Amino acid sequence: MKAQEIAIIGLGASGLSCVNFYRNKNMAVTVFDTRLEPPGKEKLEPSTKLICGPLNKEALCQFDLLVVSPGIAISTPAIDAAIQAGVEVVGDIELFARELTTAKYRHAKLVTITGSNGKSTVTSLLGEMAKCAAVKVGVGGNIGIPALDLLNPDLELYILELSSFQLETSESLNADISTILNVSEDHLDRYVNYQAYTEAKHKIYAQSQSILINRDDSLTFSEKQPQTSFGFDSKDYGLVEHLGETYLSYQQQPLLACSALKLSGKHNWMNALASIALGSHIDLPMSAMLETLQSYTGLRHRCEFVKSVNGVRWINDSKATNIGATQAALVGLSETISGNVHVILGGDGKGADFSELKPALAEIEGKIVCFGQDAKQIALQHSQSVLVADMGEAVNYIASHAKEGDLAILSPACASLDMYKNFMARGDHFIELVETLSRDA
Ligand code: UMA
Ligand code: ADP
Repeated sequence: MKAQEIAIIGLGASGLSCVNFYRNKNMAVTVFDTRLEPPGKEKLEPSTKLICGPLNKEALCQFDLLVVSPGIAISTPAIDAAIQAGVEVVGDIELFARELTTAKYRHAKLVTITGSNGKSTVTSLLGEMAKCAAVKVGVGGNIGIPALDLLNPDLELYILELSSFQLETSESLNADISTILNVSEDHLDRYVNYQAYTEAKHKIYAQSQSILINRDDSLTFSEKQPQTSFGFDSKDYGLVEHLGETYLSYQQQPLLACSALKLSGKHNWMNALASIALGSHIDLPMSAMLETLQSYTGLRHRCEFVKSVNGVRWINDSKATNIGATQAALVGLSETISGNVHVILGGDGKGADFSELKPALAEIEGKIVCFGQDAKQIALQHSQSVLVADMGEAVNYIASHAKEGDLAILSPACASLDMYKNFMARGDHFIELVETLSRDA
């Protein structure tokens, strides 16, 4: 029988994990990348064939299987032509899913997490809860470590953050439980419309035995059973008033005072509830989950406290790469301060309709400072917005206007790629500039 001809489309972190996956099985692959110097090239064995430059339809149609990176749309004409010609197209998550059904890995539990915002927080928080309960856990997917790199027969649990791009090319996951945390506009540069993006997210439920929905977001709803839910009211995983305080609760029984959480902002109460709901489903002890919630301070670049300078609290929320994230941060944090909120916005809006940001900006009494590719469009949403050239000007502008008791936040509602390598580089630059301010203070 002729060996299957396999092409990996897109190198990067996930492409490289696919190359290594097949190398461990002694199977040859050909790698394609549209970039002339793709990241990870130096890690390829010299014997691996790498073809750089525009994807060629005739070339791709020669293969039996294309493993496409999440960074490349399967609607790309050459890939679409291959699909029409009957070539099978999958992603790295599908390879992971199929591998998990083999005897070596079948014993492990799987939790899958998607949503427009909060994915990385819930994924890492649940991972910490599992570690606290001494469960051997692998945490990865869109959060950073490619899923295939996690595979290890010793692991008892996998927790995967999945993007809509990864869900598009996977069919065979069989998670114990999955969730869509919320849905708000994102990635409209990759989808024909919002509905197509939402549908991609919903593919997670079809590949799961049980599901967790968000009672406050109808776009996460599904007919699928069994299901449980989280939300701001007191049903299932929710909130109750107890001893004069708001508590996280399950079926109206108080579990933990929200004030005991190290994470700030009301959106993080929902992230905490979602994590408890997922963890309970896979039998993590409640004591370990509540202990973790009292020590977990969150991931970098997500509403991360940087420093107080002259009584102004500076917050780095560079990971707010869509409108929904920025809205949640502005609403969630403004209630925690006495003064005004000043915000830095802008970057690559990925095709978003920024008028959605209007109500949240209308609430702000501080400065709204915009820079980057889509700054002008964002500035149109508030009459008092200011346009600046770069992050340095933005930080200086706010520093010269903010007063004691105010909060200054970088929460851009945009991707960073127009001016930075990634959201981490953007957040680090912001922090660096804020640190300089404090030296002057
Ligand atoms: N690219 C090309 N040509 C190619 C291949 C990629 O130009 O031939 C570009 C794409 O436009 C893309 C960039 O390169 O913007 C990176 O794509 P990639 O496929 O090389 O990415 P990886 O390094 O494999 O990283 C991917 C995820 N990236 C994307 O989905 C864009 C990472 O999520 C993920 O952590 C990693 O796999 C491991 O699973 C990042 C991300 O930004 C953090 N995700 C998006 C998000 O969270 O909003 C979905
Ligand atoms: P994701 O992995 O989905 O991008 P993160 O956990 O990294 O999510 O958080 C990204 C940003 O989204 C945060 O900086 C915060 O502004 C916002 N955010 C976090 N959790 C939520 C939530 N549950 N609902 C709305 N926005 C959120």
